[in-house]
Amino acid sequence: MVPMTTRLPNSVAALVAICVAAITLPACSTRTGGDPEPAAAPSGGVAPLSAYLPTVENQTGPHGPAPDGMTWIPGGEFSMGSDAAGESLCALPGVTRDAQPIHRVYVDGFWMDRTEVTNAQFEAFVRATRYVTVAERAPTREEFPNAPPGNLVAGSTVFTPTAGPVPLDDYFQWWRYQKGANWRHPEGPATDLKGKEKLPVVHVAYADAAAYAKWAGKRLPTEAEWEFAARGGLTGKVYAWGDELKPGGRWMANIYEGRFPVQDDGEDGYAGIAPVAQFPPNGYGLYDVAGNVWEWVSDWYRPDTFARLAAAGGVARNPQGPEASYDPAEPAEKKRVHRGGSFLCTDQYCTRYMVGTRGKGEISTGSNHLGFRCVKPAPPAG
Ligand SMILES: [Ca+2]
Ligand SMILES: [Ca+2]
Repeated sequence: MVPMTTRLPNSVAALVAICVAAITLPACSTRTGGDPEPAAAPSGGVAPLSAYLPTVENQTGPHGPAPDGMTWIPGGEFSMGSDAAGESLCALPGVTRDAQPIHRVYVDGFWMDRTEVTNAQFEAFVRATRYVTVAERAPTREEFPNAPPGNLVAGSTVFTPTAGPVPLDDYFQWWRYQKGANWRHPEGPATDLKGKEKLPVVHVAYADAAAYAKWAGKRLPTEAEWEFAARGGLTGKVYAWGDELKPGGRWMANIYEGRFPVQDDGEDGYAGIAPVAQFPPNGYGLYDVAGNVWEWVSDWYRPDTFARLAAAGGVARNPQGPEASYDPAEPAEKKRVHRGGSFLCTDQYCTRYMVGTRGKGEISTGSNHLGFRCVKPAPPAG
């Protein structure tokens, strides 16, 4: 297989760097070589949260009214990352190692979209600009000189349940490259957006998300902004709402119940993607920061980003991420960070709906469980 930076099926590389720690990890019972072992978790599966110091919010409020659909995130100082590194977390050892160590970060205040960007919002952008997304363009021979001709077709990556149980270290079992899949046709050419106006837009590459944000007078959040916001003012919680997955028996996010990837039981009310804002918001009024669709953030991905910041000491102020992407598992791929997990995340396979954990994805690769939301800097005081 020729290594290529691509959304094509023969190099699915990052197709699915998505709830899929599996692509950077060997079989569940083994470890990646050379790395220190994560601390053993107590029986509850989650390590003690002792590394977290209190979140200290800025006291200065916003200047001017909230932009439509946005909420004020005060910014301030917080402890970033996840130490939920238990073996029992998702049957994958060390799954949160790239979200360690916990380190201190400061971000300025900003406005943030309350919800993931919806199909209706993205349609308004496309109508105004005639923008064509990456998944709607056929890959060219120049871009992929070694690809078989049959693969040079426009499309995107779609999740397909399997007929029966499969090994969870082979994501080709449940992801397929679907010709004609794009934001207008989420499951392929036979599907459309009718009745899906309030669903988050999907099949957006990084450039598509950035183009929308620019048109809207916004930008994509940094990873630090995203996590500060998702934590909702709380300190060191496992989830955006606290330490229990289902407080009082109530589902708080659209994730995956049942037997992955065979059967999504939809116990949380939704088998598959859900309209935005169907679950309680977090402390800042943000919906679906856990689950539903993954969200692009602007930082390049490196597994050692947090380790580098921690080694630098002090408080990282408005960190923008590393200068370039590097994923040792797929060094040729240019990846940016994804956050929040999706409707495909399950405790059997991936628990990236935990608020401090990270995902990653090749920048030209969208899928039917990856979207985004935007932020807007606060206007100057006065
Ligand atoms: Ca669900
Ligand atoms: Ca989300």
